Amino acid sequence: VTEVVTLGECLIALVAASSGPLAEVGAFERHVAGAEANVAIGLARLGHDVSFIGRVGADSLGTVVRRRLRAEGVAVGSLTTDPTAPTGILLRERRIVGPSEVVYRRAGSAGSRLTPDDVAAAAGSFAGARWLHVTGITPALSPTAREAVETAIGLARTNGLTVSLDLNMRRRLWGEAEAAAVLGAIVPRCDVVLGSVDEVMLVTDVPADVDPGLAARALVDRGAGTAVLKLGAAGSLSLERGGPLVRRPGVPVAVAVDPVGAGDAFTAAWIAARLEGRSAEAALERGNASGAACVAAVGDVTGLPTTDELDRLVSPEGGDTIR
Ligand code: KDG
Repeated sequence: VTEVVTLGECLIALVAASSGPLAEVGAFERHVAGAEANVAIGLARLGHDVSFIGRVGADSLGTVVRRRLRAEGVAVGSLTTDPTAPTGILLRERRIVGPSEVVYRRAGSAGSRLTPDDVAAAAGSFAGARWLHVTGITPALSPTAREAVETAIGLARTNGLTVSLDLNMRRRLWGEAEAAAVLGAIVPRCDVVLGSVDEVMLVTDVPADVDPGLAARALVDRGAGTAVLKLGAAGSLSLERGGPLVRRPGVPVAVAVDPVGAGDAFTAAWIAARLEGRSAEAALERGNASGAACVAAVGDVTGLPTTDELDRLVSPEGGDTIR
């Protein structure tokens, strides 16, 4: 049975084989990516049953996506093949300093053609499930993908699932005004909203230099049941409506080889911890450790930890260190 349902576009990421500006990179490694798929794989590695709703093209890249999700143990019964459009691609650089440039080749892709009917056809996965995870990327893909997210939230509400939204603003996909309007309307329908301070600014009126605790409060005032702020290397904090603010420092990473996907790695471990009945503090600690593990490996999903790995990262004493 499905415990967690998610939907979105899983695409092929061609990740620079070396660090530096994209225009200088000649060799790329093939990975799978897509925020919701990253979270799905992260949850599956942590022992949770996840179902992914989406579309891939009838091409080799779609085969790669399907095989990878399946190999990770993500249920792909609701991942359909759309013969009329290609699997989406992104190319990205690897930078240790500053944000990584991304080039998308996904306009009109199979993944962007997701519809409310795709979600309705997966209604069986919602019955008996516990959690729905969506992100701000899917509503940016197309009007039908946006409706698909709405339909999923409706089904989750009817079936009593917890709904989480990672704001995940992607400025290459849509403008701030549109994102603010669409995501702002989704926030009050969610039990959990996750994001960076930057992203919270979009859907609330907090200023750029706001204290992250106040940003979390603004998100709860905007209607989120629980606000989770991802602060990168500084860790994370959460605020549940009517509860105390909880904050945990980041797990230091000696060499951050590829920061992309760290937010999804955090989210996967945070959701897993909540499903496992762990405390707000433990969820942040496990999320932070998972994010750190992701940053230490190339590709969005490569470093996603298993439960054993995460346990060791969270309480490192006791392991043998071989130098
Ligand atoms: O969170 C990581 C994602 O941004 C990456 O996997 C690609 O989904 C993606 C996107 O749209 O940027």
